[in-house]
Amino acid sequence: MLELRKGEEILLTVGGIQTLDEARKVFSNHLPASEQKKLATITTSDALVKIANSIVMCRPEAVYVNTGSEEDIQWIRNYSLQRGEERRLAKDGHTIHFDLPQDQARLVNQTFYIINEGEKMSSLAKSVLRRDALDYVRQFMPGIMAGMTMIIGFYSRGPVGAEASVPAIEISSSGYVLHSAELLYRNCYADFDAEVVRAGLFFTNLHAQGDNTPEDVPNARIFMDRSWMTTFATFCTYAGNTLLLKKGNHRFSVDYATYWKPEEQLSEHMFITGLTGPGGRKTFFAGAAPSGCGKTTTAMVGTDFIGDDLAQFWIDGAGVLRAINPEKGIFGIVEDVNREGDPYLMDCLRGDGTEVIWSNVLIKDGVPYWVGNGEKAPSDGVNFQGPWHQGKLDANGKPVPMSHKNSRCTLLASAIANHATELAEDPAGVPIKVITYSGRDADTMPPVWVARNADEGVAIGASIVSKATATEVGATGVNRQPWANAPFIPGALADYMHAQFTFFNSNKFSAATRPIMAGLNYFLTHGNRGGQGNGLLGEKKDVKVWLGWLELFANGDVEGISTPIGYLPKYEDLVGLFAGIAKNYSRELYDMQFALYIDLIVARLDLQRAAYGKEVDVPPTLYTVYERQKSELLALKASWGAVVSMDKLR
Ligand code: SPV
Ligand code: MN
Repeated sequence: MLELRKGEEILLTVGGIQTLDEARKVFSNHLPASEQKKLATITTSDALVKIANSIVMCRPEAVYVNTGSEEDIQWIRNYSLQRGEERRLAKDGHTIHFDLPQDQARLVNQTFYIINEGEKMSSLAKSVLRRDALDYVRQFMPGIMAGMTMIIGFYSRGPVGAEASVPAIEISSSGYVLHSAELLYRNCYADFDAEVVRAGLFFTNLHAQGDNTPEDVPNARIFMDRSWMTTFATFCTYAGNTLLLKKGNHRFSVDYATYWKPEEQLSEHMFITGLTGPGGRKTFFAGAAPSGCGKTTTAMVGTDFIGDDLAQFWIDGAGVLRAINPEKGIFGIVEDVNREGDPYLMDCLRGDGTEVIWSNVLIKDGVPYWVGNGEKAPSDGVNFQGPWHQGKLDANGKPVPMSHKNSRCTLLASAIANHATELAEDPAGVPIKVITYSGRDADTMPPVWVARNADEGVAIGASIVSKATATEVGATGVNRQPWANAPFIPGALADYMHAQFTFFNSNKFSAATRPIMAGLNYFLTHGNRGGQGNGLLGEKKDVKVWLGWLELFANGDVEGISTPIGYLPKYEDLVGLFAGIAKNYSRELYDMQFALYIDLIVARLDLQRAAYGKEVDVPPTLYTVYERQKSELLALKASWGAVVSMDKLR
């Protein structure tokens, strides 16, 4: 069990402010009357003490309190422009922000959980002992905001008042970070104190970019203090490292759900989207995918898009699984975003009327360009590494792409045409019927399959594997990506898995409300499935079909073919769905996509078994599922050979 408020609180230790009275003195000494007045509205004394300690420690030249008013947001936009953190682009409301070339993605090797002596951690995470983190903060953070303004904002991770929403503070010397926070999170300045009382907790985030030079980046740290639910980020600007309202607080939410809300809440790296089915019914999905694997695209395929990155779940009094998006905006990868695959997003990016912060794309004459946009590329411009021209090589002789693979766009989700803004803002959340898990899997699992029961569903999540993507600095190879949430699971994986089994097997669900759990895989290649070459077997737009089939299955309109890995679609049920996207779906393609490649699946099960065998206290149910699936698969192989097509099983 993780203990809260355990060990020295670093901010207090370094700042030295212990009481509300002392905090108030700091405010009257350091803040102009206007900002004192704004802060006077906040009454949560722990929050005020943390803010005062941040001021004392970081020693900013000025402090600005962001109430979320249009005037304050405009002040933040201007501050970011004045400091050169963002530059205006040709289109109204568009700006460009560049992160240093060394800081283009999450700095996984510089990201640590602060732990107390003896605490159990995820085997996939890095940790730092409390006293070492304290040493770092003492060495690098005093005076780190000299000559800069500290901006303080109050946000809600979710609609105010929702069961699983948690309020949080973002403190940063970066205008870009606060500007991003305003687009991505709900400002809850007016509701902050009430929300702290309702939720019983709040998160604190402190970021300082310092001089933001390449020489400083090796000293960059992203620290998450699990016991005090406080993050520290230094010497970097990439939002995944600095706007810790996002993944820093997601990690705390995972802890919170796992250790304090078992069978009550889950906190997942999932999109949320709704699909309109026959008769106009709406079916809501939540789906996990590792970073950079098409999660945003999948989410936007829905008719009622809610969120593209994070989801907070609970089971309501009627036994219905509900979800909210802790965010209200999108920090989306732009590579391969184009008219064909992402029409609504393209309307925002190329049309008028949407505020967009671009990062790390190519700028030419004030216009952003990126790889895979389906447009004619300019021959030169300025991008994340400085001046760029077609054919430019880096110091190692490798081509420099026009835009960084992890270049992004930040905008309000409500700007997207199919965003269901009213539903997304409803504190009641949306009712989730389908949970999906996916990764970049070139050869093993079919495009879609449905678990036969909750245990097998949890095992699908536990067994995601994926090719590395550009969202983490230095990541390569094919990795295990449990629930696509592993980078954000602080505690032991076994604890998290236990919470998953408990949640999805909960008796609070009825047969009618228990969600179905499915696997999705868009990344099979011809060469790996009996054809030729590395080309993908499917297209981006096929996502609509896989979700469409799940929509029908979840509502009992179609049946699946029962296989050892779960229910697979029947060919004839897919043909109609493909017709809906104006595509002819051949039996031959179906066989390539859905035949069971038994040796590959068994090897995958063995790999997972071996890997989890190294963790302590993994729930035995996982192994029971793996063993049952393996023996059923081997029995099939004995009858039909190593590649079993679906016509054998129906
Ligand atoms: C991801 O990489 O999963 C993201 C962006 O959603 S980041 O904020 O870097 O985590
Ligand atoms: Mn993400």
